[in-house]
Amino acid sequence: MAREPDADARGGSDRREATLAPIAAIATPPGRGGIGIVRVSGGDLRALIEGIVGRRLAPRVATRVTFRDARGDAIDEGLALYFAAPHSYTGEDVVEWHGHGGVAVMRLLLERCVELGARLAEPGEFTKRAFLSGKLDLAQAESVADVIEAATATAVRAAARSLTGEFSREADALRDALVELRMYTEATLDFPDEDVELLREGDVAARLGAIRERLEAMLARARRGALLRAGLSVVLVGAPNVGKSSLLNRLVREDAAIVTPIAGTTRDTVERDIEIAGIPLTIVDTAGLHDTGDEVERHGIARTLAAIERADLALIMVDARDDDPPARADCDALVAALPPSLPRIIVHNKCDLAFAAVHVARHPAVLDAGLAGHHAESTHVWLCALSGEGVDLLEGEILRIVGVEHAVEDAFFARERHLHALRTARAHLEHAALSIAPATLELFAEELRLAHDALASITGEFTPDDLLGEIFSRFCIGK
Ligand SMILES: Nc1nc2c(ncn2[C@@H]2O[C@H](COP(=O)(O)OP(=O)(O)OP(=O)(O)O)[C@@H](O)[C@H]2O)c(=O)[nH]1
Ligand SMILES: [Mg+2]
Repeated sequence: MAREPDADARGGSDRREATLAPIAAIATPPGRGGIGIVRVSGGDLRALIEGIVGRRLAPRVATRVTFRDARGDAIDEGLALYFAAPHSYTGEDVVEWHGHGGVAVMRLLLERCVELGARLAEPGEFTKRAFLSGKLDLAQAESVADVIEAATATAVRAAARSLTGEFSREADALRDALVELRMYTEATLDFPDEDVELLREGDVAARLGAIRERLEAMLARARRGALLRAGLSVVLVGAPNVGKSSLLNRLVREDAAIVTPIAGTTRDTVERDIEIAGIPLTIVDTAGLHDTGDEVERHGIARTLAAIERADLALIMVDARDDDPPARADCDALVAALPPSLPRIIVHNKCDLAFAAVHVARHPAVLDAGLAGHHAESTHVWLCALSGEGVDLLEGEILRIVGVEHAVEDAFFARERHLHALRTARAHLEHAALSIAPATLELFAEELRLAHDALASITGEFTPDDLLGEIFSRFCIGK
């Protein structure tokens, strides 16, 4: 029985066949600047160009022109850049009018384009057209918005890696390996007598294993990228007076929270955003947890619990002088109340008073019995929030725990959509691995097909129209 080749599902209704009406937008940010750009894209812009500058333009040559309104009066002087289809960003005719960057002059120029048949572009519409004409795949198109919105230098580099297609190439390579494996399998299904032989020859299990490993590595890079995008919430918890606010101030390098020798100083949560090695972190200082009759403090503690719910990582602070287990009853109760899956670091503060050296201990020590509870591996850091000594060790441990010790550099700036696709593919490959046997070959083939579909959705081969609308509507106008 002949099976549908994979290519059949490609290039479906998503891809554009007919020419679309010209669109126009101011591409530079609103406000005043030396230069402002109006960009127009459409099937054939020759009439529009002649209407504005009264002449034809050679492609890819910056030409000095006067922009004119319907009566022939000058609107502005500037440069025109014309890109003839298909050699342009969108794959259509594109013209850029580089005028002076004033709000009114830009608006006049835009209105003139509309008079000549263009309509105002929707958010992301230029990039959407670039995708529809095959100039960019979906992951690349998404990264256009990511480069623009990236908040840190590391994030820009990660987004640029997707823009240049590194992420898509990796997804494609994985997909190709899957296609090859599917071909083997489908052939086996077509010639059932040779089942066992082919399975052995094709070394199906080994191939599948290699694909799964590669997918795992890609997922790890994408997860690191997702961290760059979304950041992490780190909550500081502990008994009153152990030095939580002092540590917050050290980490954010300013006096964000009030520090006093009085227990119960912090009554509300205090949040600050910082960046460690390019990862955006929100540090949340909280009211010390203990039994209290004070109403204000009770409210504060309720907020502490809410902050714990939202956190990706907890820093549990104890006084290093209390390293003796019996003194930590308060803290043990706190640790027991944390969600078991919440990663944590136990910070032993006030090393100076405990005559302890700042250091890190990663493996469960005697201390862990109560503190770490049922959590598999716990990390302890000894430091001095007052002097700042050892805070760098803590920063290193935070990065290690979130999985970005040294490797943010290779991250892909992934979106939830990409992570979801990779995880879906992983689940199907896991099922496939469980069904490598002649009797379950049909099932095996089906799981491979589903994994293949999931991977293909990353670059947009099978992406439905409503999802496209959703993705591009988040762009700003003019992109
Ligand atoms: N010697 C020493 N004192 C410290 C250290 N860290 C904090 N302190 C002092 O401990 C006291 C309490 O510090 P805070 O940072 O306010 O403690 P907290 O945990 O925020 O306290 P609450 O807000 O009341 O829960 C202050 O007097 C700090 O100066 C340290 O490493 N060494
Ligand atoms: Mg405090």
